[in-house]
Amino acid sequence: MTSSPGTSPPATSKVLVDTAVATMASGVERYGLIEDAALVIEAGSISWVGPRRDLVVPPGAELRSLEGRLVTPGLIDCHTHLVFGGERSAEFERRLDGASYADIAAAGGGVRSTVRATREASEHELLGSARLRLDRLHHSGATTVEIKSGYGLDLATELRMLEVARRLGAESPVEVVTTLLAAHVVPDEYQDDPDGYVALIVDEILPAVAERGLADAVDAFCEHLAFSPAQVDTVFTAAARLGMPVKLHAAQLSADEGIDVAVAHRALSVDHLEHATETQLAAMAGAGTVAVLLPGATHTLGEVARPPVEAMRRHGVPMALATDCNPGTSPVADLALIVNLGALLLGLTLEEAMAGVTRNAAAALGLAADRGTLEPGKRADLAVWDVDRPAEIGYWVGMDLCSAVWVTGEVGFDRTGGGLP
Ligand code: DI6
Ligand code: FE
Repeated sequence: MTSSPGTSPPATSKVLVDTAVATMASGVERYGLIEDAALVIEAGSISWVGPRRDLVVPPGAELRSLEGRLVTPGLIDCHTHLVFGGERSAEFERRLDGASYADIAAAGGGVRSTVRATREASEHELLGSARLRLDRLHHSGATTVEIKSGYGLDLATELRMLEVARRLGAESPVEVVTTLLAAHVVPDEYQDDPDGYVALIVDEILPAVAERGLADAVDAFCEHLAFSPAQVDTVFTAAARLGMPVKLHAAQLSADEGIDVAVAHRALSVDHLEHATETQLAAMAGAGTVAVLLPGATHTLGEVARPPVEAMRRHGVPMALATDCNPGTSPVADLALIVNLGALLLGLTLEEAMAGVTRNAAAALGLAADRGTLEPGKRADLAVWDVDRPAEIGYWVGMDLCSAVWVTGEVGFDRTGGGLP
């Protein structure tokens, strides 16, 4: 575009037509579906979305036909551990032979074996392997991805993991949100002194991470094979002093008071929740804490316990879904597959599952104000699908039906063959 000297060119709007739009707006039925829709993007945000017949084309706008494809909000993966060294397929084989996840963890395997591999990996190696997984997620429709640390468990390696996550965010079209998970498990060198490790987190790791601005939130794993509710409370209290929001892995393998601690700290989310009680769910609803459900872990571990989805509905706890992408319990980097597993394994409706990877995932990251639905004022984070109906996203398996993605109005990738504006 040309402009006369001294004036800046008017920002060009992009108008998408010949499309169905699933806005996923709250309180709207059937995915907020608008069958013959138009969507206007200006300066990286959605300025208008509605039925095409009501569209007023802004002057100078660039019109683009989506040839009948469906547009949804860009998907949001609100819980991943996708930066790590090595892989654990040998452990997977042992579990297929009958060993349990807890047996393997007790024998020094599990998370601690990935910690050893991650400490040995260079920044370059960590970046290279994580890039493949982030790229895969992006091609399954993701525009925002949370990445946790937690395979370093010492100051240097926790910092390295978070630096790698920040670098991935800087180089990828995907927006990366980072979480410090130093309280993942007790590392080998502190096996006899778990409280000493909690002190290291509080006195050294957390302040160093906060000072460098490397984490957007703080997480912990509350479980008999990880940290107690009292230890989680200590970590969360330190996070609060630094002004950092918290979230928690809890009630995955057994019930305890972890959820109560999370609610007392007004956690953004509690994740897993297979063994959550009615009282705890009521408290989560009261605190506005999102339930993040991780069906990839249910699937990979062959767990029989299911999160109490019916009780969550009754109490009005918003449900998000995420990949939990990690080498031990969920080697998954595909959000469309998670929609499928959320429906088939956990009993969500496909509409709930889609809300789980859009609107409610945004809430789980504290980002609901600017993303997660397609509404005026929100970021133009969009996923374009080669389907006619939103239900197809969770229906087809492994079909790779996401054909384009925009992040803040810019093309992340485009394989529609049309050259998106
Ligand atoms: N919960 C999980 O699902 C992962 N970590 C956690 O706290 C599992 C991580 C692993 O096995 O490597
Ligand atoms: Fe996890």
